[in-house]
Amino acid sequence: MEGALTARDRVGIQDFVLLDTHTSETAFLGNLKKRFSEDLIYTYIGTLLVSVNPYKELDIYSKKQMDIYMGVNFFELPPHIYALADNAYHTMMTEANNHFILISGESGAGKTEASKKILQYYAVSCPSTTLLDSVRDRMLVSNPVLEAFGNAKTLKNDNSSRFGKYMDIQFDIQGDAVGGHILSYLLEKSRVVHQNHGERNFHIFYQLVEGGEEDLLHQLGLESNCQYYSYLVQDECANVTSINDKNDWKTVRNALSVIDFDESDIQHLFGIIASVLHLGNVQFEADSKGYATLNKNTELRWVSTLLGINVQVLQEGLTYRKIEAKTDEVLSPFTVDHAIYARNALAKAIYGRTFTWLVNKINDSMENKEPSRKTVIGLLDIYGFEVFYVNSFEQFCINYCNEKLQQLFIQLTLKSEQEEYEAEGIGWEPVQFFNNKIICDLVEEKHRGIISVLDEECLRPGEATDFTFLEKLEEKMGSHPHFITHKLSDKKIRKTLDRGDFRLLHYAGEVTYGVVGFIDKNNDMLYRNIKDVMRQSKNAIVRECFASTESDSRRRPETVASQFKSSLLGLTDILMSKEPWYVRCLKSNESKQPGRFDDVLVRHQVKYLGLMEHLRVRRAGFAYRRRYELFLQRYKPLCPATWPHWRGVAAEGVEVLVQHLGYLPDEYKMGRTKIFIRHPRTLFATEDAFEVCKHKLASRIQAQYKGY
Ligand code: AOV
Ligand code: MG
Repeated sequence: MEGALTARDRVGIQDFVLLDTHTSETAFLGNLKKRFSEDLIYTYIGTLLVSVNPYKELDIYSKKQMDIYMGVNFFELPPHIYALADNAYHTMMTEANNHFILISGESGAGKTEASKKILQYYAVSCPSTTLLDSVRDRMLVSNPVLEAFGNAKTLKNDNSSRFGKYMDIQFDIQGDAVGGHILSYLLEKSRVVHQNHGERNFHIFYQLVEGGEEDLLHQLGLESNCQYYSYLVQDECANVTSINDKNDWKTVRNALSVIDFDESDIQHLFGIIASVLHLGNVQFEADSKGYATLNKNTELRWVSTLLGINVQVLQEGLTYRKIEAKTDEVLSPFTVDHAIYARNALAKAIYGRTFTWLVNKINDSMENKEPSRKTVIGLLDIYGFEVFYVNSFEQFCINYCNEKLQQLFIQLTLKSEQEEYEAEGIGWEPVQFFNNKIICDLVEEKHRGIISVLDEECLRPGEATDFTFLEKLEEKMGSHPHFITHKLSDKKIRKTLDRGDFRLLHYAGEVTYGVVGFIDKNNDMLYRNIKDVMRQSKNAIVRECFASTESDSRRRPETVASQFKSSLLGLTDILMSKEPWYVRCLKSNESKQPGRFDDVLVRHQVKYLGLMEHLRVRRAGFAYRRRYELFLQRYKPLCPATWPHWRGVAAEGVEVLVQHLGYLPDEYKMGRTKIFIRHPRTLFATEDAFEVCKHKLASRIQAQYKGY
């Protein structure tokens, strides 16, 4: 067995906390790079796992590997995502409390892959009774389904998550994975109707069109050619080499039957996907008065058939708006542009609501109805920080979300470390962090943040525009150190900004947002009469999706940004009540190339993720700490007084042991439950002695090792 504590030679250091040279960024990067070149993508900082995207399949995720990591002490084996998963699991079992694993990193860094590996580990490795196998299967197949509907190719990642996902995996008292529950966050539904150059719509559309069986496509009135659909060809990149839509279709289709979808659900679901494609092809023409009419309505007929809505009613819903006067209603006709806007709004609404329905349906199928006590491990996999050439409302929300998670990370790591030193009665010196709270406040502060200003503008229909929003921002945020616009900047910076831009200095870098579309996307309006039309649908899913009481309510619905803000607050509360584990994913290069390690890119991420600070906090004074029992258990053969058994209190045994080993008083401190060791070299010396001793006492030690 390879003792992690000694493995500082062959392949770099497995735990940065034990990096013997001082904690320089260069040494840190050198170690990461050295390991990466050996395909060792994982490294620890204490119990935090750093992962560098290899962009190639590694042979480290087999069942055999899972077995190796099951139940083994964290530091005994080379770092692995399974070790972290296993450690969280065993801690949950011993302490009978709830945990979560926060997976973060920028777009394309490997968060979703990491979360899938963890879920697989639990589903495959935890003890199981055959009865529960179906729940596990459902948990596993929920992934391809949600990815089909919620992921898409972006310029950063061919399989980019366009929604945030938090999944609780529930375990019963025996440690069986018995159920799951997913919370989803803000789907980027604007993608349904528009994609930037080089990007795609959600995978499911291509899967259906490319992979759908002839009969099915016939029933849905679809051509088996993506080029035919205007919602799919805007960017002319329907085919991506890394994606096999035909195969993925089969996977998704099988998965749906595993998650309790009956034939009618499936028909309705694909009826919806197809109707969105047909909607995209519905064209309007101006009549003599300039109002929108439908020139050719084959496509509309398909929408009408698939959604089970009278074609006349549907047509009226797309070309007129109902305005309520005092006593009666007036129909106001749309211009062509307005009709296109209404059509797109409908496509987005149908898709977005269906996605929510899908998440609920998956939750029903993974639900564990046993009333027995359960503990959970939550897995958080959201969209990573992203910067494109053009950034809009969606990136603003995504990057704000990342800002919040970084804030949570800072609070939790600082807090927990401080608490540990306090609880153990050991003095410590705080480490300086860049605290991104200032940016979170800039975005979300009540009455003063960007979201508040945006919401206020959204309350002035007819008067407010994206540009008045920008002016208000300039008035209110003018002097903020993390906010800048064309007007507010000096000559040099001004050249890099358009008049319709604002730039935020995020913790992870600068992002320039174009304001166009902010008001519209934040309002996310769907006219009331089209909602009423949808409620008449004979498609059960659509009916359910639009059946809420919202259209009866006169109250103004919450804006998208405000809803998102509250859901993130809710998420923070969920996470704060659990014990944290961290996976920090790093992107190795921008071109998705196997084995390439771009020093500048990785260094930047190490910086903004605060990994050096995290390391410094972990090492503040003491590089290593371990519970007395565990320390004694491992090293007791090194001292005649503690070998083979120490009969007294563990702390006293440790004291005797380290005296015997010649630790100087300055080298260690005895806390309440743990020994704290200042320098890695002290521990290395002990570990070396242990290795020697292990060989001498091979057989006896091996026997004792079991169960350790
Ligand atoms: P993300 O979740 O962090 O981005 P993904 O997990 O989707 O990123 O990873 C992007 C791609 O990198 C994957 O499709 C794989 O090709 C590759 N990759 C990542 N991790 C591994 C691994 N451990 N082994 C092999 N290949 C890997 V985003 O969802 O865009 O923020 O919104
Ligand atoms: Mg992802």
